[in-house]
Amino acid sequence: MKTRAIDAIHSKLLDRIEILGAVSAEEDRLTRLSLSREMETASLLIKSWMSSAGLVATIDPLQNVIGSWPNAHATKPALHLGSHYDTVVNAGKYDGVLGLLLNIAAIEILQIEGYTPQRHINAIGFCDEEGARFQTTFLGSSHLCGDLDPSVLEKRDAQGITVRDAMQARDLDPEKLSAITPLIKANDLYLEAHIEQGPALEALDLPLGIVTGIAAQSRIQVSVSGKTGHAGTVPPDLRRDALAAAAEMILEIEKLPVDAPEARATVGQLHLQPNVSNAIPSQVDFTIDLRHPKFDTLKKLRDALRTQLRVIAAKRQLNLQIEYLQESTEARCDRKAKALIARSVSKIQKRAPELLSGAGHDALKIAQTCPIGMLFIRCQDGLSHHPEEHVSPEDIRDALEAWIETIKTIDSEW
Ligand code: HGY
Ligand code: MN
Ligand code: MN
Repeated sequence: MKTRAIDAIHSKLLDRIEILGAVSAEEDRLTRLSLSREMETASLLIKSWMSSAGLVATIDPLQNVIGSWPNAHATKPALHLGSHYDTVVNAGKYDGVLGLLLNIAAIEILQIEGYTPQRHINAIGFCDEEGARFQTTFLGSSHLCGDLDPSVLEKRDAQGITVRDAMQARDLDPEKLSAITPLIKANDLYLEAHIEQGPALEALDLPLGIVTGIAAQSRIQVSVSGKTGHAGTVPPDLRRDALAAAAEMILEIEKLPVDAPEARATVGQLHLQPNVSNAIPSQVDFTIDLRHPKFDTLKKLRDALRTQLRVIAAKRQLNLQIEYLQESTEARCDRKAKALIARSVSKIQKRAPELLSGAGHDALKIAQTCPIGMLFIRCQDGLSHHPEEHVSPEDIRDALEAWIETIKTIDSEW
């Protein structure tokens, strides 16, 4: 490929990362939650970039953006290239967005080259991978796999707004969801490029890695209820302090990887009532994010944890409620897809290391429908879900070249 065309599209990709990085609900940090006004703004930008890359672009009722490269003579199953464009609160600019823009850039270059695929190719921008607003995760990819549980429409955000209300507020019609034929089908292939979000590639001094699979994950909501009272008068033995109990529980949760080193356990969200300095806390609601490479082990860990939390609550005479918000089994990347991605990566760097993803991706959900493959791109200090998340332009350039090669190789050999 003429270097000048790649240079120009690489530079456009870098500009687009900055443009999307500024589409935020907050002035001084990046927060773009599902079904928000900012997602609408971002979706229109992505749609226009897909169109200028030569794709037929549409936005579905959940704000998934789909760029289609139709092929009336397709002889092979469709290839879907996706990533998400929703973010966590106070996010980095690259999580999700880099993969999505890489797909558009790679397709634009293939179109300029006059490449004719043997199959239908879709580039997809997913609307809800982080699940930061409704604690949902994978809304968009579930819908495109024909697997969206309609009860999800009644889930509420922190303001009490349901998914259904949020859709209607953006002029999106919830009734249209069930009428749509699933885009992603059993024999298709799904590929995703994503920043690594961990330190392994940096330690190896390599820009790119091949993902072997994605760890199982579970999101759990815990509610501890005690009794409020006067901070200056209630003696220790009469207190039923929900926060002190939650603190003890959180320290237990933190210890989980001591017995199961591959597990990751995080309490990332906590609400406290009445939340005043001179009253005993009566109620604490917090989340647990639990991960492990194997779902069977994860289930054992979460059951053991539930018992430990119950013991703490009982000892302190508190009520405890535990709700499983979301669970996903681990996913394995397709062996052939892995080998073909590795072949493309080996043309760019001396070797193609394999990595397991501790972070979740839409690929985790899509693996329940069709085979998946993933490419990881090194990020600085392994930092992600952080405003200083950074990927070097040189690594993005390497990823772009490897991704173009991957699409062509997979198109002809998978
Ligand atoms: O939470 C995750 O693993 C991902 O970044 N959505
Ligand atoms: Mn993320
Ligand atoms: Mn992501």
